[in-house]
Amino acid sequence: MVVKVYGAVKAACPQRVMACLFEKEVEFELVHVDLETREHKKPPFLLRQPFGQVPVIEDGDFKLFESRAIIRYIAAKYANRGPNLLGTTLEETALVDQWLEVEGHNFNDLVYTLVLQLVIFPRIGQPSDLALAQSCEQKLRNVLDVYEQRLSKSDYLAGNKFSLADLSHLPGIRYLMNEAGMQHLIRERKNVNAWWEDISSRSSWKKVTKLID
Ligand SMILES: N[C@@H](CCC(=O)N[C@@H](CS)C(=O)NCC(=O)O)C(=O)O
Repeated sequence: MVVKVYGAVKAACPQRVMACLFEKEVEFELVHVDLETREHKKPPFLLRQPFGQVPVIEDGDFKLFESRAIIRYIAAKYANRGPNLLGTTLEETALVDQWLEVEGHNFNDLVYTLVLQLVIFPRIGQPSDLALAQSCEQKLRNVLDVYEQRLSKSDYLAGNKFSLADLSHLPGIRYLMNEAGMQHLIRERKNVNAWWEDISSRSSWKKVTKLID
């Protein structure tokens, strides 16, 4: 039975899940949830995800929401298929977790606010808070400076192997580069730029971007 992914192809969090499924070559069906008509806030969808957000997966009878929990589940369930995305030793796994947490807590909120203020609000005719966007951009520079340092010591965030920690950044950086006009944040950092070129050229991510474009 194929895994069902409830979400929208243009939304970052379902993209994270699809990238992981493609990495592991797990067959899935994307069940479109119409964010524009606020289908995700209506009772049938709230039964699947009580906070009214995408994605949710159904793997047989098992249901799971929260994109980072989902990618951990997929990477663990299919540990013996495709690349190891979780690390093998206790220490490797802990480092993958550490950088996944950094993505979720230090990186993602800033990107989310920037995209909201610079892309989504103008698109729906709502005023943007440019001071807030500027402050987020500065904070994001500081975060990316930490990444630049880290990536001067290893090819990937958690070490010398691609992992969920890297994969989890793909949707947010795509938004920054392609939609929020913030390519400079990546391009002006040599190691971050090389890392982005590497991780975004993986065939799993190319398959996701093909669905988006
Ligand atoms: N922490 C959640 C966040 C989910 C989330 O923010 N999803 C967005 C799309 S990327 C969404 O559903 N936005 C619509 C809303 O919050 O109303 C996860 O990673 O799954």
